[in-house]
Parts: sequence; structure tokens; C-alpha cells
Amino acid sequence: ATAIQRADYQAPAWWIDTVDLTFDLDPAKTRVLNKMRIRRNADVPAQALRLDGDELNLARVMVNGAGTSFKMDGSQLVLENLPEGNEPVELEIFTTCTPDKNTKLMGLYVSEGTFFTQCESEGFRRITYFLDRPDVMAMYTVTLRANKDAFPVLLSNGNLVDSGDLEDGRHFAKWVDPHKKPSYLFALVAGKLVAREQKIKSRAGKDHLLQVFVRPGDLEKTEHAMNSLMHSVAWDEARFGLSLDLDRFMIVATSDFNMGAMENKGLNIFNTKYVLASQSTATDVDFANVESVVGHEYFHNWTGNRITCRDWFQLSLKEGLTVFRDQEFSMDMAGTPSARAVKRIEDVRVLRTVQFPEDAGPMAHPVRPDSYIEINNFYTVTIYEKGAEVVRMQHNLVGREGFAKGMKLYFARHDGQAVTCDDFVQAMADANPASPLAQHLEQFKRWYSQAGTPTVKAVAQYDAAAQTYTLTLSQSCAATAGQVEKQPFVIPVEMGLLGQDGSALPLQLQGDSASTLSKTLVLTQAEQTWVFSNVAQSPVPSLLRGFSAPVVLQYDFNDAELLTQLAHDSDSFNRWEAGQRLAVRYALQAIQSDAPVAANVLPAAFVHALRDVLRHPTLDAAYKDLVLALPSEAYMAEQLDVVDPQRIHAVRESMRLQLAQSLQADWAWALETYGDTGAYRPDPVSSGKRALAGSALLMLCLAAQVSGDTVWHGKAYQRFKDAGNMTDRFNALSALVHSGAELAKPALERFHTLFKNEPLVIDKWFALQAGTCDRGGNVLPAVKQLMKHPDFSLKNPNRARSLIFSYCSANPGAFHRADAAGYVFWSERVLELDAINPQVASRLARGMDRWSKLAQPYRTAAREAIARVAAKPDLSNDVREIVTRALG
Ligand code: B3K
Ligand code: ZN
Repeated sequence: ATAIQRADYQAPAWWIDTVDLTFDLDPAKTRVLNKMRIRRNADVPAQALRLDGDELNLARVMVNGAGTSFKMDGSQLVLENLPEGNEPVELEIFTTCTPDKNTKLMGLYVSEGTFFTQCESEGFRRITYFLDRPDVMAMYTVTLRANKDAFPVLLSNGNLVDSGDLEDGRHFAKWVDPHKKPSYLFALVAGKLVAREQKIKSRAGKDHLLQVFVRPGDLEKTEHAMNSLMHSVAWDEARFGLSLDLDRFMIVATSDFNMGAMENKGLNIFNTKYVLASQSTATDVDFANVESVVGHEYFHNWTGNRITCRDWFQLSLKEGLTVFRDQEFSMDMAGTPSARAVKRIEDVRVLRTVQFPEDAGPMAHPVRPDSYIEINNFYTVTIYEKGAEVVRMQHNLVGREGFAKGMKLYFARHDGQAVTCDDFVQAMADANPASPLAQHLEQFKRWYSQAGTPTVKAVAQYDAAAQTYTLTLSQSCAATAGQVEKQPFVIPVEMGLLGQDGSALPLQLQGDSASTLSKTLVLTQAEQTWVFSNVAQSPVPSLLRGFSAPVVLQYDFNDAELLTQLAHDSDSFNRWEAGQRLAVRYALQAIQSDAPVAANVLPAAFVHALRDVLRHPTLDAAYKDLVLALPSEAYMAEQLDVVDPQRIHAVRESMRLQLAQSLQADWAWALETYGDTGAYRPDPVSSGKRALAGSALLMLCLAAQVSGDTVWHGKAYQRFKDAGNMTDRFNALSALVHSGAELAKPALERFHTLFKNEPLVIDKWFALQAGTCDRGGNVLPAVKQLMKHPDFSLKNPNRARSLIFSYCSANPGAFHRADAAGYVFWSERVLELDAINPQVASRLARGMDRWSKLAQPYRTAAREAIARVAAKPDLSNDVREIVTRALG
């Protein structure tokens, strides 16, 4: 397979104005009649029409009602003799496909007897021959015909305009989408489904019908998704003046889905994981995820669907922007400043533990990539989360009002078009001509073109006599594949200064008359200096507040300065960050020392500071839980050039045990204080209490395991049995499992019995066992045993992720074995999955991205495992691209 280059973009030679599809749905052989009205693109030289196809059986092609000659070029259907001139041409293509053999879950497939589609990015070509690219936008009419008993519900995009019975127990439904769209937003669903319905009125007074379709038994688990959808509609109107542009908006859930959800116009298809939620089966995190994914897909209706991407290199145009929007939605829904800060910290944690490594590894790519082999490999945390940070920086540079103005201009200019990332930034800058974004526009765009995480180094000097504070910021960015030299970025650095007692000091730049408590410095050069006057004492700098740019900040803080920030910083993000910096500092010292891992990796002063946070009278429980949580093993590994996963694991375990033991009374207090949240509501405040109580219980069980006093295990088992919601129940179960308690086994059995008919809960059951702390190498054999469990299936992506990914990609202490058995297991599963579903396989393949940093013997063994995968001749493009880059 050859790489596709962004620079090679050419406008299509033909346009498709209308598409009229008729489906005769049959799992074994579905017949698709595709009637298109096409015309030449007068702006480009006349060319043959080349239509994309994939695994289709072609029966007939007609042009203007008559047969025609055609040829095949690979998988493309080529029509060379179409009429000359610019008159529209009627093209009719008749094909068949086999949905029940479609294990890739791209195109038209069957899940538990129901038809679903997934077209983004290039799945539509598995349904019919087409110009399957996002800049070809057409009006769709869709007629679905199927057996009425087996497929009573027939759905597609837009409005239902006709339906009725046919002969032989069949029926039909005809749908017309009132908006033109690219093929990747096409969808159909046919099966036995029921819907929760809600009528709403928009601000403008228009009526809309919202529907959430699920399998019959799941209806009572859809209330939260429906509420989330209503909130999303209201939020987009209130914050951006964007109203629902359809009479009917549908969400349908399926348990077989490659990713989270898909924003098909008016017919979003969701993984059940992000729709179904009830107090007894879903955790607080699940509830929050449902809200955020429902929001995300709904917000795509404007950012993605009304304005779409010119080509797939522009993917972040819709994804980065829509992630930014869903993050803001979740923050606005959370309400309090503290809950907003918690959400921000969680988002930054994902960015730093997943995206920073990606940006430093073999898959590093700019937010707008320059080339790809398989586009499905580029639905990455760089496109999504870093893309959202790049939008967030624009938001911060033009301000909240300015951002809303920029969005207005973006829609005024481009509604109904397929555009580029440049078009978005241009609109933002043009709407805010006096902003630093407009001032540095060309330079700001480097965030889209240069890969890698920049480092910002800060050096400061306090002059007591002159009462000045001089801050010098310099930036650099390591080389990434194909990009050796990096030009300076535009980096907004929000900052404040704290007095030695932690109070906020006024900031007055030399030459300015007014002072503020927080300020955004815009770093544009390789190095820049700012001087603050009237600084009465030597301050503690609070830099990169709110994580104002996706960079690594280096500053030589001493422990005392970080403890001051941890106790007092008015910026919640940096207060949390100070604790993380200290924890990482002590962890790295212990990891890099030659001595055996000590029991007291953390100095007493730090432990006391954490106790003060835990016992703090006013801080929210959710925030306390984040401060008390140690940085992950993956995050620690990223700070090292040579990674010994076992050493990191041992050090982190020791730190955790130290916190468990030295704060034992405080954890007991926390469990007592936060452990009963009354009637269940998944709001941020009570979720935070449950999270902190869950952590406390785990700490108490860990300490108990060492002391041999099993009272807490008994209490945990009791909590597990009596819990009134899944969060408390699963936290108690996890505490038993992670602490290696004897009661873990009966609890796991009981849990399985209770929830054997709840697939999403059984996923948790698999994931917990695969993700548990390794004791003498026992996790891998347990995972292998679980693969033989009657409930396990590699074909179901959620199930595969719950067992295989939880072990290979989320349990480094168990996966990196000196005997290489974890790596062998990984390579076998990648190959096995690749034959079923290349997209899922290639996600698993990414688990070894960082192999070259491993210490021996892991490094050599990891390389061998990757090479074993690469040696397979008929790998999918998906996996081939990942392993080739990894070995690169
Ligand atoms: N746009 C889809 C992702 C499609 C992935 C295709 N491999 C979901 C989303 O980002 O909302
Ligand atoms: Zn998206």
C-alpha cells in the first residue's frame, strides 16, 4: 500500500448531486440499487469517473437508462465513456454485499440480528460504488425494504416520507435527508428496536422529535442519554446560537461497534457503552461518559456535518473543535469552578499520558498530518485531544466572546462546505483582528503543521533592591519523524506569582500602570523575557495555569515552592500539578537509584501536605481524589529515557503502600465522611464523594493486606454486597481484587452471577481481572483462562478491549514480563484480531509504540514480538502501517 499525501489533494473530477438508494436487506445477501445524478466538475480538466468500491459484487451499470462499458482498476470502477459536456448524467449501479460476513464492522453489518452501518471514513464504498470522499456532498433519498417480522424498524438519515407493507411479509420505509452530506455521514439501521421519545421546542419555537433506539430490554437504561441529548441541544443554542436543523434526531445503540459513536446526520449510531446507563449497572464515570459522548456526537451536527472536512488530513477541523466543544459542555454542566477544574485536570491527564507519548513515538504526526497509509490509524489522541488544545489556545487568545464571534464568522463563510483547518483559524483571526491570534496568525498555524510536544523552560530572577522579578521563557521542540527542525510556536503561558505564605501577589509588567493577579504571556520567540515591577518579596511562580498550552513546562522548583503551591495556589490546576510534580520527582529518584526500592519513597513533609488536602474543610471530594492519586506508571515512564517497567511498578506500588499506611486513620475518616452519598445521583459532587470513598477503601484494603488484619476486607465485602449503585459496588470489588484479598474470588463470582445478563457489566468484570496487580506472574495465565470463558469473544470489540487491551495496554506491571510471555501473547492476539477486524487489531498493535525506550531484556523481546507480527505477509494496511512505523 502506498502513502497518501496531503499535498496531492485535487478537487474531484465529478460531482454527485443526488443519490437515490434502494436496499433489499438480507443478512446473507443485500441488494443495493444506487441511482445518482452526476455532473462534471467544470473547474478541472475532463477525466474518467473513478468510483471507489470495496468487497462489492457488481451486477449492473447503466448510464442515462442504457447499458454502458466500464472497467475495473483494482477495486475502483472506471467509466471512461460518459457523455461529454456539463449536462447531468443519470448513473445507475446495482451491487450486492454480505452483511453477515462483515466482521470488520465497516460498511453494512449485522449485530445481534440488526443491521447497522459505519461509513466514516471509507465504509460507504463497502455499500455501493461512490466518490467516497468528504468533499463530494449530495442529497440522499433512501428506501429500505426488509422482512417486517425480523426488521420492524427501518431507519435512515433525515425525514420519514413514506412507509408501508409489501408482498411476502416484507415492508418498506422511505427517508429523505433535507441536507446535503458527504457519504461518510450516511447511515441505516434495521431491526427489532424500541425507542424512548421526547418532543422538544427549540428557542426559535420549532418542534423536534428526539429518539433513543435500543433493544427491547434496555429501554429503562436510556433516560440519562435522553437527558444528555436535551441538554446538548439547549447548550449549543445558548452558547453558540446553533439550533437543531432537523425535525427528528435519532440515536441508536449497538453492542458491536469499533469505537465510541458516530455522528451520522440525524441518525447517530452509538456503542451501547455510551448510551445505556442505570444506577445498578453503570458507574459515575460511565454516566459522565454518556453525557460527554452524546454531546460530542450532537455537536458534530454543526461542526463536522454542516461544515465538513475537505479531505481526511483535515480531520481535526471537526474532531479537535468538537472535542473542545464537548469539554466545554461537560464543564458548563458540572457548574461549580471546582468541578470545572476537575474536568480540566482529567482532560489534561489523558493528554499527557496518551498524547504526549504518541507525539514522542513512532506514530507522531501533526494535528493536520501530511501523509497516511490507512486513515483509520489517524483517529488519534493527537487529532482529537491535542486538536482540542489547539482550539482551546485560540479560545484563550481571543477570549470567550471573541471565540463565539469567530464561530459565527466560520459558519457565515463556510456553511454547507467542505473546508480546511486553515479556514477555521482564519475565521477566528478575522473575527478578532486586534487579538494576539490575528497578530501571530501564520506562526500560530504551526500548531497544525509541526508534530511533537514543545518544552518551555522558565528561568527567573528576583532583585530585592529593585523589587523586580525577571522571567525568561524559552521554547524548543524535539525532532519527530520527517521534521528535524522546528520553528517557534505561539505559546500562551498564563501565570501568577505567590508570596512565600501562598497569597497572590499583584502582577505589574514594567511599563504597565495597572496590575492583575493572573496574566497570559504570549511566547512567540525562541526566548523572551518579561520584567515585573513592585514585587515586594521573592515570589513562587505559578506558571502555565489551567494548562494554558499543550507543552512540557520546566522550571527548577524546590520542594518548598511546590509545597506552597500545593497548599495555596488559587489556580486549581497548578495546585494539583504541584502535587504531581513532587510525586514524580520522588518516584524518579527512587526509580533511578541502584538501591532496592525503599518503603519510604515519599518524604514526611509531602505526606503531611497530602493529609492536609485530604482533610481540607472546603475542597471538593473529587478534587481531593485527584490530588491524592499518584501519577500513572505510563506517565512516569514518559519522564525517563530508559524504561524498566518492573522497577517503575515496584516504586509506584511502594509509594501507594506508604500513603495507605501513613494515612490509614485519614483514609478511614474519608471513608466515614464520604462513604454514604444517600439516594443515587450521578452529579459531580456526589460522584466525587464516591470516588474518594472508593480510593479510601482501596487504600485501607492495601494496608490491611500487609498488616494481615483483614477487617477492612470484610468491610469491603459488605459494601460490595450492600451497595445501592454500581460505583460503590465496583469500587468495593476493585479494592478486594487489587489488594489481593481472599474475598476477591467469592466477590468476583457473585458479581458475575448478579450481572451475567448485562454485557457492559461483564466487560467490567473481565477488565478488572486483566488489569489487576500482578502477584508472581499470575495475571497472564488468568487472562488466558478468561479467554476460554463462555462469555468471551474476540469478535465483539468491547469484549476484546475489556480483556485483551486491559492486559496488554493498561497493565504494564503484568504485561512486561522478563520471560517475554506478555509480548508473545500480544503478537498472537494482534494477528488473530487482524483476520477479524483490522481496526481493532491496529489499536492493539499501538500498545507497543514505546518499545524502543524499554530496558533490557524487555527491549529485545518487544522488538522480536513486533517483528513477528510484521513478518506475516497478508497483514491489513492498518496493522502493517503501525508495525512498520514501530520498527522504523
Ligand atoms: N467521527 C467518529 C469516528 C469515526 C472513526 C472512524 N474510524 C466518532 C467521533 O469522533 O465522533
Ligand atoms: Zn468526533
